[in-house]
Amino acid sequence: ASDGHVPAIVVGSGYGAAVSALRLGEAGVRTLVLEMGQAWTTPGPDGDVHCDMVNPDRRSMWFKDRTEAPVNGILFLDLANRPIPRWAGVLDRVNFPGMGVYVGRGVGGGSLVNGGMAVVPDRAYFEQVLPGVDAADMYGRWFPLAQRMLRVNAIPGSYFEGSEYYRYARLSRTLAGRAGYGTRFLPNVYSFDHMAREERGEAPKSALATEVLYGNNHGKFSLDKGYLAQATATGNVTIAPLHRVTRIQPTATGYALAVRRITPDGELVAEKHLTCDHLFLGAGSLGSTELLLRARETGDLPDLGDEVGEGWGPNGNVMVARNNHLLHPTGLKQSAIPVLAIEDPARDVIAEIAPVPAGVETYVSLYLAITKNPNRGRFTFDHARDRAELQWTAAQAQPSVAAARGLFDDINDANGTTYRHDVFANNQPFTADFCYHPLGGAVLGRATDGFGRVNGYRRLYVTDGALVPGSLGVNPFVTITALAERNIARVIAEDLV
Ligand code: FAE
Repeated sequence: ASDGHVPAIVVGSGYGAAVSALRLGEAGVRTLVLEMGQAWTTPGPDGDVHCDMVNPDRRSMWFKDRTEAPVNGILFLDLANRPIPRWAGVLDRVNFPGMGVYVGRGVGGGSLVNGGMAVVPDRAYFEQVLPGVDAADMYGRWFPLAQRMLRVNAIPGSYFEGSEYYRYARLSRTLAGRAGYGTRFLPNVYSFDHMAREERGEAPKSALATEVLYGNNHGKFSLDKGYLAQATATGNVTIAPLHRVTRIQPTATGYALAVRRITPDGELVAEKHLTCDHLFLGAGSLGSTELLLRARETGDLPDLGDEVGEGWGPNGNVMVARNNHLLHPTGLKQSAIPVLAIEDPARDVIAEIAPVPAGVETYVSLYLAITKNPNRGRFTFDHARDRAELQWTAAQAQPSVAAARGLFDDINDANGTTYRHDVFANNQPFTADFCYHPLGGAVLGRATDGFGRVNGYRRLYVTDGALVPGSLGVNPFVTITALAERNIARVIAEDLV
């Protein structure tokens, strides 16, 4: 028996899901969005919806006993992490044997927790990564649309050069320059006008008050404020938070979903069975791949092909920590929103200059390097644990670490500086055992057709980062958004008439 039927269901509410929901709603299709995380709209006792990075509380992480921030500590003191009550917090770290994957949980998905860097990939590399996609169409139409919809803006040069809060980035630029490396500015969906007003004391502080990672209370144009707000405004889209899809089965005309509804404390309040005609998976690289893999491996959707679960990568993510001379403090005040990256075209590395907003002088420079590593992981299904297992090993990350090391050895040599061994777990100055950019698992043109229609089934679509085969060379969400716009336009025109 079904608890309800809707023409379209969208699973998840990140970039691919939000785009799909808006365009379906605009096309007059009644659509239900099922999101396992919370709707982040209600302030806590301190008046804020989200907590900051320095004082994390139960709002920070998804059902953990202790926070799992990427930076472990400074001087081996565990400054960053602390015990927290288990709750439906906004950031999850899904731990596999060889890789911890950070993902956002809530209405808005990764847009709630991410750094907002909104970067269009290098066209030649995009053509290599997704050769089946018409690049002229993407760069002429869909990327510009995504940038407009996401309200991408650039930091004014005068603000960057003058703000105390970007001293840490200017220092890294100077040191990179001495080694012969240039930098580029990265656009963002955080409003730099808001940030400048924060600094002048005219707006409440968010980026300038160590907010990112566990959410921003102000300034960031996340999906809940953009695509998803517009989607519900069509009158055709409903968003159901704290609803997790666990199973997909075919029906005569579409799909039946098993859904578990929980409270923020994790108590199960309802198990629902919903049906739809068209099913759009936007649960992210991990989430969408897991739903498909479970359906194939349990026999619910036996005609799913071998490509489901393949083509996964962490976008070559490596985090690096360097130490600076005592003459070169990075500053007590650090904007949580990164805006500058060091470029190493010879090694195919861009290294984003990341803040360490610890509230104390650390002399640490932190970087998130994005490298082009050809190695790919894959997901298998663990029946006993009823979950997808990521097969990825430290050895597969070695090309990424080697490329990042080459760049930062040069920077250290040119400046007489060293690495920091006290920042990440295991005393390593480089860490490639976690990522922010999980990509792949249901790759476009392999597990799906050229527009995200899943091979072997009708009216079943993948809309999100699972479509991108493991590597993009830059931060992924603008690409995920643009691809979703391209795909849903085709699907609405051809499949929903
Ligand atoms: P995603 O945004 O992950 O959304 C998936 C949603 O589905 C989530 O809300 C899940 O809770 C939900 N979900 C999963 N499983 C289920 C289920 N079974 N039932 C119901 N709901 C489910 O997917 N990218 C950039 O481009 N620039 C950045 O500056 C940047 N910084 C980042 C910083 C951090 C800390 C993190 C974690 C990521 C960052 N990223 C950044 C990556 C970016 O946020 C990510 O690529 C996108 O969010 C992926 O979008 P998807 O639509 O694939």
